Amino acid sequence: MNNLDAATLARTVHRADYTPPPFLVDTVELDIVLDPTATLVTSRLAIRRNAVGSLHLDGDGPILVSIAVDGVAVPAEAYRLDARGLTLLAPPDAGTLEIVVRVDPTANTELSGLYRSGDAYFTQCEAEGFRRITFFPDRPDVMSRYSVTVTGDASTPVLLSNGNPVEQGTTADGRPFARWDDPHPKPSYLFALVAGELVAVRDHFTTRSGRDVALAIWVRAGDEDRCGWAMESLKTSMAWDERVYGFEYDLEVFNIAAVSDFNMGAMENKGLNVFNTRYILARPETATDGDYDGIETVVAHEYFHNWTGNRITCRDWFQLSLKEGLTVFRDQQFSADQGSSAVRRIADVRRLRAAQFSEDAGPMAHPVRPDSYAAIDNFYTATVYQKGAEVVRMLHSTLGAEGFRRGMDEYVRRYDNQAVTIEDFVGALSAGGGVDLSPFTAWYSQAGTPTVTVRDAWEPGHNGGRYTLTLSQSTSPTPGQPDKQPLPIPVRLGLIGPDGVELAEDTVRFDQAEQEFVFEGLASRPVPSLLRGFSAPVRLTGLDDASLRHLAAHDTDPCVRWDSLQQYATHVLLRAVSNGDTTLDAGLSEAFGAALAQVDDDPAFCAEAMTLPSEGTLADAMKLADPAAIHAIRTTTRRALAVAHETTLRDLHARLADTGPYVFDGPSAGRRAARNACLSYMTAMGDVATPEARFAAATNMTDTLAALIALATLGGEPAARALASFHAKWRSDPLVLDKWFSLQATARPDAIGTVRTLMAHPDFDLRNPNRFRALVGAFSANPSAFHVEDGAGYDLVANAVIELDPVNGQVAARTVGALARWRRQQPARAEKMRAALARVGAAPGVSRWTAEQVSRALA
Ligand code: B3K
Ligand code: ZN
Repeated sequence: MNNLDAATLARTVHRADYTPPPFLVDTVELDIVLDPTATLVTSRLAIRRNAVGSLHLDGDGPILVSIAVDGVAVPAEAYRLDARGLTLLAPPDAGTLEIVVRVDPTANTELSGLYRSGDAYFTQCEAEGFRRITFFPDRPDVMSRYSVTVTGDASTPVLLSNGNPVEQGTTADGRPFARWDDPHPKPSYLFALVAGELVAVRDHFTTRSGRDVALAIWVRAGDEDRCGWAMESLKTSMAWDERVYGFEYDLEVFNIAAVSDFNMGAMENKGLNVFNTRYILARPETATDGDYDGIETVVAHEYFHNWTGNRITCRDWFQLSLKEGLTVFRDQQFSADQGSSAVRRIADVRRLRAAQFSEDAGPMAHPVRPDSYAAIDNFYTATVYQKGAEVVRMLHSTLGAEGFRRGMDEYVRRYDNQAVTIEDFVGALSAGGGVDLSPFTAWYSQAGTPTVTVRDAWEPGHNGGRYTLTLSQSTSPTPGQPDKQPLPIPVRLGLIGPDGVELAEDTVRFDQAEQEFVFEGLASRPVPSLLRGFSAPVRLTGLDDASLRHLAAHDTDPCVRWDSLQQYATHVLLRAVSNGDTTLDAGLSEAFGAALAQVDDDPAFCAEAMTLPSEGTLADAMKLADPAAIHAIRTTTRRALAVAHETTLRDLHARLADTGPYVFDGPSAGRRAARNACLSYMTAMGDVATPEARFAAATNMTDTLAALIALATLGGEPAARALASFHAKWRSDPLVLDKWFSLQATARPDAIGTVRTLMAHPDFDLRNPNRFRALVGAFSANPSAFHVEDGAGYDLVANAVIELDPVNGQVAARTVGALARWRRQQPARAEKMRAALARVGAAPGVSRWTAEQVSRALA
């Protein structure tokens, strides 16, 4: 075993080893005196024995100043202090623990625990950040009532924490202070503190029982005019959760603070959500439709955690999907209710396939509920979130909307204010919904994406006509799980006649390795429309091209219509990769034309249907990926489609032009998406004039960016001019500048030179996670550039990870995933990828986050 594996294994935590907390903490009083390099944290913990075991307080970095039990100092020989924290050797069964520590927020570049962004202070405690603030049993099944006093200085007039504000004023020595009380018991990972010179955009919400909640979004001065959409989204979410789930907000205030240095999207701290600025700030000139959409979703997601996550939390981190899968499902439901639900679902499915199916097919595959981890932060994955949401969706479809609601009511009735498991959740849903859902728990424990293969047979003249559909399922082995069981798969299906008319509709439960479904009395042989609404997270195969085209043209289910066209296009493109014949496929051209013809019915759907499968999707469908060939054939096909449909594309492009000021709603965003898809096809034909004119005339960021991407794809002088003017205009706007970095990293297969130059650009800052992801993350998601033959793309990413790792191990480790699927590349490239990974793993002092990811990727 190498050092990497040994170090990772030494820290590995196993789900089977769970034991209840030896001590509970009923109340926590925190007194925090802020200082840039020496913040003093005093905690008073009311502890009480709960089970056998020692009193261990996790700690990761705080300097112990003093410790006392019931007012008496604890002598050094009565506790043990090591790299993992502090253990009291002879604790009382109940008492008050008073601990004073010092922490240095300025030195905290990991952005976990208490850190600084500019001159302000922020915290991030999920999953294990609270132990970087003070010694504490930092595990989600220890739930306490917190009261917090924060004392700042002239640079921190605003002092926020969880719960309700109790008092604020000035100390005897002239420092501002504030006291906060959170009446709801919560685990330490939901603690938050924000302090700085921030301004509030305020509103309020009246709950359905008539309580008034003061809402505030805290940002830097100058950003107040970019908070409107986030505030709208918050109020819509609050009303939606009351209407659909009966969940009412439970504090007097709801605060959101936005920060530009943040490891992920946002955090659901009780009463004080902390958000990455990118999921708050938006004005039409600075944010795209995609950004608006992201803001709505993430604001809703974090708000929904108030019940699914905060009121009822996870017993241990293996249960993470208990809150994340459920809350993603809820935010998807919410988003679907805000606009065209079909297009939302298509976008969800596209994301699931791109991120989760590929994770499930590689060395990082793990169950929705993992069995072990070395660093839990590495398990905030597409599998836990997106696949977890798909599992909840199957539970929902099995119970029906009303049954699911009864199940959720039962879940709250049983477990409010508790830390529970996935079995508890499924048990409550079963009881409340009146259906035994226990077979579905296999979806939580078995990794890998099942492949469902379809065969069918037709016997005319037998009782009318008899149609037999045979479905079989199998799942490939994943790390640690060589043998797979059949899973319960709800299949929503329709049967489509030769004339395009639907002959039957049904939902069947498919839970054997192979199963037959018989339909009698049919007039003619149907084509099966399977997994309507994408009713289960599986891969479907076995339909021939003629059936796929038939479904793409006639199915009433938009998901199947879209997906059949995607699958058909995948077949066409992969055939072209293997036989080198680049003649435009007549069927594809016809389907493309049919999609264009439907633009007025649903422009957003049209934009989806116009988009060929991504390079990643195509690579995923090959035994061994060939990124350069995929890029070439996709580009050629796009050009050929553009040439074949030039007149229509140009007409639509003209006709879909915006008529009034920017509004963000489904129909308007759909029109912009369709129009910009037309623009991108026109550019594929080499048209420079149109994107140049659009770039010059655009009045919102959606259109500006679409034109700029079109130009950047073409390259040359026009691109250079546009990129320079964009930079000059937006250089002091970090979120917009992130777009400038990203698009250059993704526009072209020869991006590597540009990315190297950009890494030395004065505006590039490795320490800012948004900027790092905008450049390095984006580059690693540009397959033809990242997988360039000589391995230079791998080296670039490996070097960036090695440089970032000592600064911010969590973000560095996330980037390792890009190198993980080396076995899917042709041998020469695979070897270079593997070597790059090994080099990351061998870097001196590699962090535990990165070490775990590298050792999983190499296994
Ligand atoms: N719960 C947080 C994610 C925390 C990630 C910690 N490494 C955001 C969310 O899912 O809502
Ligand atoms: Zn979440």
